Amino acid sequence: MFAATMSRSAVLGAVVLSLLAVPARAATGEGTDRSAGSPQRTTGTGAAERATGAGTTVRATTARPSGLPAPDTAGLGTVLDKLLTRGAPGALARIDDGTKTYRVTRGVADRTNRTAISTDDRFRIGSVTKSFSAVVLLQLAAEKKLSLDAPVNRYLPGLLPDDRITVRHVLGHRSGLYDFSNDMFASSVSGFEAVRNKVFTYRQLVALSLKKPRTNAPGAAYSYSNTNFVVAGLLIEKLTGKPVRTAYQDRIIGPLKLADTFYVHPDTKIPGRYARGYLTPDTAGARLVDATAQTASWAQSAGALISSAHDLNTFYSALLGGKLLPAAALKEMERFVRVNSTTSYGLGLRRRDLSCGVSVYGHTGAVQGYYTYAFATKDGRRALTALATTSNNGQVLDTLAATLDAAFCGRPKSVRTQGVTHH
Ligand code: REX
Repeated sequence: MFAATMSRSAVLGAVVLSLLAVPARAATGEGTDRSAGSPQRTTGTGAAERATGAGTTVRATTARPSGLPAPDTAGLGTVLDKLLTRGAPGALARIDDGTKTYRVTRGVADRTNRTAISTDDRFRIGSVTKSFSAVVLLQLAAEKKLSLDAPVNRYLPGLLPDDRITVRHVLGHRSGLYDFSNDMFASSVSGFEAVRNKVFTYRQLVALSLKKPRTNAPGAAYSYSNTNFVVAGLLIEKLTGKPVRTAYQDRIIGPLKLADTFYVHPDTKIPGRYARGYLTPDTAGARLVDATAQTASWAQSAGALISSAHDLNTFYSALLGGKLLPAAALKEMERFVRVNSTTSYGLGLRRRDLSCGVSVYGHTGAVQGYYTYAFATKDGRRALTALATTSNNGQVLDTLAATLDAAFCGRPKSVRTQGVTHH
């Protein structure tokens, strides 16, 4: 569909044309599928559904369904209930599949005024940002402005202490560059408060990493590190001559009309309607810390984007559907290296292999106050975004993973044949 040599404007032109097949959002209307299971429900002290929180999605008629069994929305509701039991003040899940949208919510967007959480709320997406950064660099590679197998130091002379570290190593977490955030958040609350309002340059963050030995030789092993995507941000700025914000806007947010997606760094506020995020302290029983307002400067191109479930589903549907990258570039992004029995990593893209045999593609995210799962099928036709509004809580993170099975595997057979829900 695309020639590898096409220009940036040609890529964008193709993207705009292909948007005809991308889900559209309208202010009012129908299209929310409630028939397949649990309706949107909220908990909390009498919090009512916000007026615009339900029934607001209209889908483009061209979107084709995935052909997977219907999502287990009742099971999804059970998973979100567990997230609340395990400490998340709020949780949401939104699935888009062809013309159908499924929404499930539990809990509150704000613990103070007990406003119900909505699938329309914006939130901090953490490392899901890494997929956006990788897409920008893969577009630049497709435009022949960057070679994936070139040393990072070719574009940023002297930045890294080893000329063997390539752009591909960085985007696949195989550079061996130490993750500076390990030390920063060794103590979760004091570590966070020390950087909540801080503004770092990319080079300061790289310098923090380089104080520590590297974890492996270039290319020798997968070792997750935010430093890699800080380097990605530096590359984007160097190659485009503009801030990363402009690259996200011009190449992804604008063409896909992602109205809920923002890169506001170093501003600390989430624009418009949002769910507040609450950091879980290391000490059991201590009060949750409202982490909503922060620069996220330690994360930047590794994790500082704000978005919504609608926009993340649109993003991964478009990416996997071949609408953001030429086919050859998407193929590079999807060259996966196994991380463990269920997870592999490509270039800024994770693959999760589910128990039912379906594999899904996307990213997870963790910034203070927010855990995100955003994944879609290989063809992009079904996408799930799930959020829990707390972090530093392993039980919540593990539970959030169960949204994938509910979203992509359908109802478990034993449940379907007996016609009752057991879990
Ligand atoms: C930062 C610490 C975790 C969070 C991190 N976040 O590396 C990046 C990300 C941006 O989203 N990564 C996830 C803090 C894992 C991903 O790629 O899926 N942790 C918290 C602590 C630990 O404070 N003591 O949980 O809020």
